[in-house]
Amino acid sequence: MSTKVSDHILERLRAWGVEQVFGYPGDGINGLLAAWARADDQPRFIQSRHEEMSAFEAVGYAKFSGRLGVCAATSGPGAIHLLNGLYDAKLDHVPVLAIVGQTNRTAMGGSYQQEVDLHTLYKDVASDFVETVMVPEQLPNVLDRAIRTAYARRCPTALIIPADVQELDYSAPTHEFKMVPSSLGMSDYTATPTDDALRRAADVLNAGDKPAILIGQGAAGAVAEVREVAELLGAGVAKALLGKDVLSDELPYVTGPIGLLGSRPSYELMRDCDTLLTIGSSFPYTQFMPEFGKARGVQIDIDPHMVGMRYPYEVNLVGDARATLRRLIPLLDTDRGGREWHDTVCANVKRWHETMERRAGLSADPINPEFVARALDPLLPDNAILTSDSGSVANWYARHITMRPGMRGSLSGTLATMGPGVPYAIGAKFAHPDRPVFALVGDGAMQMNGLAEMITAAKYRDRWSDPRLVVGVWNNRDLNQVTWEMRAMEGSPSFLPSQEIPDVQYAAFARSLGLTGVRVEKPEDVEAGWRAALEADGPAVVEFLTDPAVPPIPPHATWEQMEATAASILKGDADRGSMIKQGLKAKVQEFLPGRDKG
Ligand SMILES: Cc1ncc(C[n+]2csc(CCOP(=O)(O)OP(=O)(O)O)c2C)c(N)n1
Ligand SMILES: [Mg+2]
Repeated sequence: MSTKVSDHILERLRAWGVEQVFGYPGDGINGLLAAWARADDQPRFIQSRHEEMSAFEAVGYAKFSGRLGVCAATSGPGAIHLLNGLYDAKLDHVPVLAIVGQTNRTAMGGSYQQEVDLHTLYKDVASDFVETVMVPEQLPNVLDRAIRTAYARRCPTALIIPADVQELDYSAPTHEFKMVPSSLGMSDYTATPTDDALRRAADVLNAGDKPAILIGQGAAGAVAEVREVAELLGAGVAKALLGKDVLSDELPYVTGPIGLLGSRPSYELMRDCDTLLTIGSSFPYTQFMPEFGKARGVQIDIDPHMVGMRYPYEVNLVGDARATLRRLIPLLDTDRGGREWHDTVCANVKRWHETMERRAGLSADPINPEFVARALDPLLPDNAILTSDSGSVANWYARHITMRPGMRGSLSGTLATMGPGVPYAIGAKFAHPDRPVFALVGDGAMQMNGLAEMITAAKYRDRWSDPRLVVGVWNNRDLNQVTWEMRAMEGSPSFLPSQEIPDVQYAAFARSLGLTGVRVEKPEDVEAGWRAALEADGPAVVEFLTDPAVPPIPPHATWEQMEATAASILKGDADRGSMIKQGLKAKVQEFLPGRDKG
């Protein structure tokens, strides 16, 4: 039997160690699907409900495995559906390969059915590498390059393969002119800055009295080194959302999340520091970083295209976080003076945790959304993987979930798209079938993507040795994050036609799929709800009827505002109804973003 192009592609994916492809069928990839059948489903074809979910699953898989995520879709509509997930990969710097079909070469340019100019469409999202395979001899080179580029640049890449090309007999490139042979694999490598640059960085860091460190996902391989530097300098460490799982929240000097979803101690750390060391983060919100001129800055980033932005750093070190820190550490002064700054940071962190606990403990109608996250926190196993969707739930994920060593967590950090919570969790289950996975999702995101993708979870449940895939839904009947943004920034009342969403029976839907489903309507049942989902023998949906009137307080609200305003809203006074319905401008703006910083 001859080897067709499509057979060769699957063979090459296997050679690269690809174990599964997240995809959805269509006649643009029928040739590939036939090859899959011939290859006994190796790599395994994982079928979603929608191509955007396939892309999110590939992103989730890549984020949690550290390996390439691969997704596949048909030409035209399938390729278009992939886009949002691929942009999520692009913006969060995740290696993902998209393989998409195209109409036959004879029809190209003919306004043919489902013909979309995919090369142009993908030129932005897969700007580092997109190629259309026109003859078999382009392979394996273009596939190898797509994979190498995705890894090297941490980005999505794409291969477009016309349907008729998939069916051609494969013939390898030869030794001749204009042939491009290729080989497998590439070694690991470690980038480090020059000695001179490291010396200058150390001089800046040694000169400061009040150091702050900001870490992102780029610091993930440097946990011990980040700790050592923080402890040497007596620094507080704030974490951008994608770096939430890098360092344990149990360390007394870890101030937790930063930004609008961040913590008061992170806000104060940045406000009051005189030195900033940023490691592996492109956290975009300059207004939450030190005032210009107040702090001297050093940045470490592996990507020379990403250094020097966001803050006027004095030294921009290009290098791998771990290798760079290891060479920086011997240059740091060990005989540093007082611990006053360190003690202040730690005291703020302690106060923050206590404040958060009190806020979560306030009663609401019917359930305080912060309490739902707080109740989950102590139940999380040490090897838990968490995903969060975009929405107010991301605030509760950021603030109430205590990351401990070994735990993992992620969300759509930069695109901040709604909808990846459940598909990321499915991708995580394929990356780590032996670990429990928790998706924290708003009801809007659940209606957008999560519900349908529970069908995928049900379909593949038997593949996962640890049965736990817990989807928690904050059912507040509202697109709450945006409702609060409108109130805070526009001062406008909630616009019900755009903000209110139907009360859907999420748990009942899960049960209709043969999964566990629990609906929690009272605060006293919250913990039991989580426990029931944790004890289920497969994927579970546990929904909580939460109060949309609990505002995501910004980190620059004063300590008093944080407690007092929440209490006054929640105690059910006359203001409450009007605030929820009309969003009384003065009342709400008193403690939401945009007010002067406390
Ligand atoms: C694809 C997409 N559409 C719209 C938005 C804007 N947006 C951000 S959060 C949000 C509301 C999310 O609602 P829900 O999932 O119910 O969570 P909640 O904020 O109510 O907790 C919206 C509409 C977005 N980020 N992504
Ligand atoms: Mg909602």
